[in-house]
Amino acid sequence: MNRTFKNLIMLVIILSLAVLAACGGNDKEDDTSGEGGSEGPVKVGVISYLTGAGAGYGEAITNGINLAHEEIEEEGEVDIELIIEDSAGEQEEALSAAQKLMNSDKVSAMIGPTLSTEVNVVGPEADLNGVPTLGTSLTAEGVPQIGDYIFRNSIPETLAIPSAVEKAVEKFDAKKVAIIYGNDDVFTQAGYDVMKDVTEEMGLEVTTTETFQLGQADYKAQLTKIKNTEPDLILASALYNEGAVILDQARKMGIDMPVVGSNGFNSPEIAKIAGEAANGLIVATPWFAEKDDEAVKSFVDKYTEEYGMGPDQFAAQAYDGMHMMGEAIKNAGSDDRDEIRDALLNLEGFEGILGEVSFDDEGDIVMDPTVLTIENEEYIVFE
Ligand code: 1QQ
Repeated sequence: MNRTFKNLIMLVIILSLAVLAACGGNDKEDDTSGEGGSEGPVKVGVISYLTGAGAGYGEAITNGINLAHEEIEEEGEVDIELIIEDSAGEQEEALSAAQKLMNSDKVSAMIGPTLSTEVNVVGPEADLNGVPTLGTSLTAEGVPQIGDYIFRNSIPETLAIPSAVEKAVEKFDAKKVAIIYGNDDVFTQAGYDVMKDVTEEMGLEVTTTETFQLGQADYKAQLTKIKNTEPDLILASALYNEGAVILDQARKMGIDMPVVGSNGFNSPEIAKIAGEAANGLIVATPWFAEKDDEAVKSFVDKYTEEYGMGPDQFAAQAYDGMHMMGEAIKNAGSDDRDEIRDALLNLEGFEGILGEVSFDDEGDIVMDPTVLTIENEEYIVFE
């Protein structure tokens, strides 16, 4: 063989190997991209607010997910591997967590993120990648509308806030309300929009509308204005960290009218931070622990035994959300992202601790919220 011919054969071998390697690469991708046919557990990514000012939300959510996951694995009908990422409540971190889960871990589906602010960046990306994503704590207007792959089992503020305001107005015969809300967060702004609409619909006079920012420490300027306008009720849209401080400072300033809060106030962190100042708060929720229901009782017992404290609404929604995901994966019978998405859509009638799941035309959960108040630093039904 002359040298040229030898070189030619070498070149053919190298090119053939390169082509084989490329095909092999594709096969690998097919096996792990949630496109079906892979061996082993179905990967589900979780994006949760686990560190930072609102970590109490993410802790409850992750506990709820882990508990449901243990039950799913015990039942043994599907095998799911959870990959949990911290978003620290930040848009950029939530997005990079989602990109890691979708592109490196090749998850078949995701649960989360915790905040509406985060889903505003994660949602469009997940939808674009065709990764079914289920939010369990998202309450701003328009979440399922982000795209066909975006779901939530949490009730929107458009459903929760009006029921709390109506009950409070009736009970206290309120005519004038003051509003305070965070204007740098998607959820707190969405809560404000609903509060404004409700006051218009109910013909309530708004004495003043005050704003604040995430992490603000001093609310005296806003609270002084509210105090001077003498409302019958205060409507507040905030996450717990700011919401609890507002309650504390208001009570210290002698502002004693009732406060109706948005979904951010549904955390025991409110009473932990504000103490007695949390008493009298009014808030609507899709779930509460004292519900007379066997499944709810069993969940509360198991959760308390496992984590040494009772579950809140966020834990309950996450627990149901994980079971919904498990059911969808079981029904899909595959790790295929599209098949899991279709199975999530077909979950109508699923019975969880939040009640029976049904969706409206927009993909939002339909359910009657319960209105709670805080008494002795504990949530009880508001009557
Ligand atoms: C949202 C919320 C928060 C209170 C979740 C923790 O409802 O961001 O939509």
